[in-house]
Amino acid sequence: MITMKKKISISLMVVYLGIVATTSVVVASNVTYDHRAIVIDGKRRVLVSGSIHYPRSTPEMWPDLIQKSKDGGLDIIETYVFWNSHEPLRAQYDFSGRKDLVKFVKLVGEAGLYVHLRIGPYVCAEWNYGGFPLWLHFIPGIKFRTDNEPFKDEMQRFTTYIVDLMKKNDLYASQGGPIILSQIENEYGNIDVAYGSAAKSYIKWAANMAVSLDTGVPWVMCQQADAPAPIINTCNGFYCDQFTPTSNNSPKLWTENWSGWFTSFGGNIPYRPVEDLAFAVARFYQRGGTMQNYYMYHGGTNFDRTSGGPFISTTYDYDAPIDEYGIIRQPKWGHLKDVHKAIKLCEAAMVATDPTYPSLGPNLEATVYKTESGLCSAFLANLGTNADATVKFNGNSYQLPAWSVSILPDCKNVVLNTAKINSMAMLPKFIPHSLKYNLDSSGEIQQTWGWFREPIGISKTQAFVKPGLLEQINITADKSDYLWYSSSIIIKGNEPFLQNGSQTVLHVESLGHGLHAFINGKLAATRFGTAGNSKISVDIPAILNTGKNKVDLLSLTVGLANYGAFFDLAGAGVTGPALLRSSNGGLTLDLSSQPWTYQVGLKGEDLDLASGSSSVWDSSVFPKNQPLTWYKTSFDAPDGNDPVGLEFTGMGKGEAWVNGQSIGRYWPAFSSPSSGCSDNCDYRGPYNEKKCRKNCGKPPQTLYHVPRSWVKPSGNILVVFEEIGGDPTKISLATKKVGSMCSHVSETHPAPVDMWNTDETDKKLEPMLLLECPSPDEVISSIKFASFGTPQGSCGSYTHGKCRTFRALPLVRKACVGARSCKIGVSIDTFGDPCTGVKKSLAVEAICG
Ligand SMILES: *[C@@H]1O[C@H](CO)[C@@H](O)[C@H](O)[C@H]1NC(C)=O
Ligand SMILES: *[C@@H]1O[C@H](CO)[C@@H](O)[C@H](O)[C@H]1NC(C)=O
Ligand SMILES: CC(=O)N[C@H]1CO[C@H](CO)[C@@H](O)[C@@H]1O
Repeated sequence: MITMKKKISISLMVVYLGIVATTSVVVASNVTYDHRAIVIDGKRRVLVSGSIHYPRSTPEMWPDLIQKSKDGGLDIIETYVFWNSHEPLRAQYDFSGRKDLVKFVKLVGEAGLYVHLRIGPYVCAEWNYGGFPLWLHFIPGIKFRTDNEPFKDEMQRFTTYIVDLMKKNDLYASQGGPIILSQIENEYGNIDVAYGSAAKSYIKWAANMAVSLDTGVPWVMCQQADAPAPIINTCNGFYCDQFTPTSNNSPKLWTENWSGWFTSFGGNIPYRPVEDLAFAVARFYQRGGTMQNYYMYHGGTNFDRTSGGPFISTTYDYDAPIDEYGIIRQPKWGHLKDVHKAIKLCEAAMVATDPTYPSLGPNLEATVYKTESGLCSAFLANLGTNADATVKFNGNSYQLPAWSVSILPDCKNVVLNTAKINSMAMLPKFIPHSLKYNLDSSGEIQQTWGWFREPIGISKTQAFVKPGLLEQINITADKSDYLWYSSSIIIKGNEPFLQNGSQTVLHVESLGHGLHAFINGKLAATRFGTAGNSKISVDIPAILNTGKNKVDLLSLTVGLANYGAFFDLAGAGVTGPALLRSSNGGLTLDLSSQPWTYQVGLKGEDLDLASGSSSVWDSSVFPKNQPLTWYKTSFDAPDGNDPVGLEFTGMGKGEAWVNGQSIGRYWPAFSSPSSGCSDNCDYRGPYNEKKCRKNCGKPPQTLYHVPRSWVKPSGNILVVFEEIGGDPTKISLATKKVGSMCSHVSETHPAPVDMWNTDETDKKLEPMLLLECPSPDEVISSIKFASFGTPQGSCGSYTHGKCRTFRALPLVRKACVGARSCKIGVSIDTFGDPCTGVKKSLAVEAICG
């Protein structure tokens, strides 16, 4: 790296400022593409996009999420369209509340950002049934996602409906609106071989159908090598630098860059180090890419029963740059923002020409965008996973840490290296609040609970009898997670499997996802599949009486499959066999084909207990740790505006509602495996979703998001349906806010990229440590730690190194305390030199208040 004190040349600066200014122009009219880029109103563009799925947050949260995306340097918000949310019954549409797609698109446009609308209508997305409405399954002769007339008719009808809705509201760029791109189908190329030759004709049909809708903006298909022109095929993955579009006339676009990974119930929590994500992003633009999308930029929450899987958790946080609760995740958000700024400084050169790759050495790669008119931008990459390198480029020498990219907008000065983080880190903090309700104005606190025991076995008149064991989804149509299978066994007392003092067992096999087995009204077994294998096979010890014995099997789903060839036919429930046998083998009674009585859903669902208003609630001393129990209480919301969650430690599994709105399935009783985690995962080397995991041996989710707009100050109703048994008095509230902010910057970091972006004369381009309180109402109230020298550790646990100067703390206090933000030069000019010849850094932890 060359000296940081050199100023970037003024002429170059003017060009860059021109480009930066155009990014805030919203209204596009003419969107096309060529082999380099998406072309908006005649100009090739380098664009950064991020996914926010509108139903995974609330309309009240959208403006803030969109603003934080814009502040993070995004140009485009990308979302899927969720067919099963919008058309729960055929031809009955719903665009209310969280489903208000038009409002979401308009808000993005009003914020000055573009929209990429991925209609699908198959979306995967860890969303129930991949986004397909369940009623599709019952259309005679239908086969999903292949050259099948009934399916194509429905797909075309819904796609047309959405396109017309957008057109009616003037939302396409061709109409002056924000939508510049649309997607048809989704990752079909990953699984199309399973559909044989019909896959080819289906994709041709889908392409023609989409193009015929005449949106005036380009269409893409992701992971679809045979996407027919003019559809652009795009890449999804953890890295897309090696991707080449099928057509020489298409630009290189990345539609899903997985910013992290989703969590499953019973799984540990994946995270993706920002140094690696920044590396992947920089590599993509280095190698000719001109638009990439973070999947997800804000993941959000799977409210209600919208999560797919099976076993996808209710949180869809995704380790994204904006967390589930809408708080920016630092340093991820900030470092990527710096990467975006650095890349935008290269936009003029990048769109003007194709890249060239002068040789740099093994495992090293230089890319230069150089024009005859004198523009020059370069990227220098070290692809090695261990060794840092010093490289010579254009006569200068540069340090390249392993697995990093340096960005040189003028082919000379490094404004950013992906492994060197200037952005501050923030430690989130949960503040516990007890669940309490002020019943009277005297301030006396009363917590009362109502409860209702769900009947075991058949309790509804709509139950019906069929011979044999039937597949569950075909019966419930997913109207409920639950299906009762009830039957009885008459025991004479002389049956062979009762002899010889051996134990009788009831053997049951199920496609999943969970099973509670009751024998003579008593819970005899509870079993669940896992995210990898939802099937259940269980031997349940059975004590049978002479005469009639009741067998009640409550089978349940935990989100329907959303991925893979023919995922719609995966099925669930007790499909058998169900056998009685003696534990010493041999003699068996097969119950599989005898008559079974079926009941879809629970009595409590029929009574609409979720709303809290029914009159069946019992208020006598309530049962704890009992299966199949409904509970109800009232609570006051914590003061302030910080995001709220409900803490479910102490509960088992079930679903919860606040003021009648489902906050999703909860399942703190399902802990993750105890191995496979690495809290300090090395970011160097290729990432995959198994590489960096945390939270081993603990439940992946105990806290469940309750959007602020769903609660009022007092008198909120909480209803919980507990399946396996728990203690609702342990439920509590928490608010989430930023605790400490930290930053650790070394003498060898480039100056903050912001400083390269201004024409301030005589500024010193030296490394700087920047701190800023997230809220404009707060100032830095104290400095918990400050050390210049060789400090170690991470935010919240910094320690001094051997080398330190005692001037650090007073200097940092003086510069920061009382201000919302502060910046401090990280050099011996500021602090003096406590150890000559040693590479020094400054680490600070500060508190806002
Ligand atoms: C749209 O832009 C393309 C490429 O820049 C150009 O060829 C075309 O004439 C433009 N169309 C309109 C209607 O302006
Ligand atoms: C689904 O149920 C219907 C009757 O409602 C039956 O005709 C059909 O065979 C079932 N399909 C499957 C796959 O079980
Ligand atoms: C092929 C593959 O695994 N695709 C997944 C990519 O990640 C998104 C988001 O998690 C999923 O929706 C896709 O199924």
